[in-house]
Amino acid sequence: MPPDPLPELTVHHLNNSRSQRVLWLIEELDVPYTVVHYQRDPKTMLAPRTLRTLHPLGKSPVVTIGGKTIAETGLIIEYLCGRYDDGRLSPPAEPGSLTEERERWLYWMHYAEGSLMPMLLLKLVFSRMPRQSPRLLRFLVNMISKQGQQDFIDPQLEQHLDYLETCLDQGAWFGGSGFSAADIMMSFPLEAADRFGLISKRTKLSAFLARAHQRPAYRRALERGGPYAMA
Ligand SMILES: N[C@@H](CCC(=O)N[C@@H](CS)C(=O)NCC(=O)O)C(=O)O
Repeated sequence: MPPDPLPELTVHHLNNSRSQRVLWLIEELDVPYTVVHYQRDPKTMLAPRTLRTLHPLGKSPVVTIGGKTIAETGLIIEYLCGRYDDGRLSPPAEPGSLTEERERWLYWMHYAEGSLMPMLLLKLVFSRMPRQSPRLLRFLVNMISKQGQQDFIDPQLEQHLDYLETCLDQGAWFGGSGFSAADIMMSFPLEAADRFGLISKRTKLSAFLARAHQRPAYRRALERGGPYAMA
């Protein structure tokens, strides 16, 4: 009997976005896939409304696989690893128990979007506020934006990034002794932090990003995804 054909896998990819990580993961897994491209509105940076036909929030990434539609990067990555990974990119899930290796891997899988990204999003919103406010209010908005960043966002980000720098003391990658999908999850917030100039003074995080960007699958994902301002 011929083997079952692989279900068709499609990535709904928004330019300069988190979905770049999904392309990278699939390249690492070496699974065939199709990319449907969406472009952000250059003014608002929002995704086109057509993405809402796939999921009510209209965010990217979304993948469709064998008639199923899945949103949320972490879920997509966990699902694709469960389905296609042979143990290179994710420690096995043991029913009824949580091994130390799996716990560490899951920690970074969740931390990336749950703890680090919200701080970076706050930084992005606060730093854009003055430019996007009416001219008359700009001076005031600028003051509020600066104060918010200074009092809360910047110290929080420093604390996170200092912590992450020490986490790489024991090894080159976050999820364990070798490269894993947890490093793919961590790449996007660290690339975003780099855009704010927060990475270059941290040698281990800088080296992490350089190593990630040199991976052949990362480079192939860039070719599939099109221009990516974060790398
Ligand atoms: N936590 C979600 C976040 C999804 C998300 O906000 N995606 C952004 C791209 S980085 C987006 O679609 N932005 C366009 C918009 O909000 O219209 C995930 O990781 O999938």
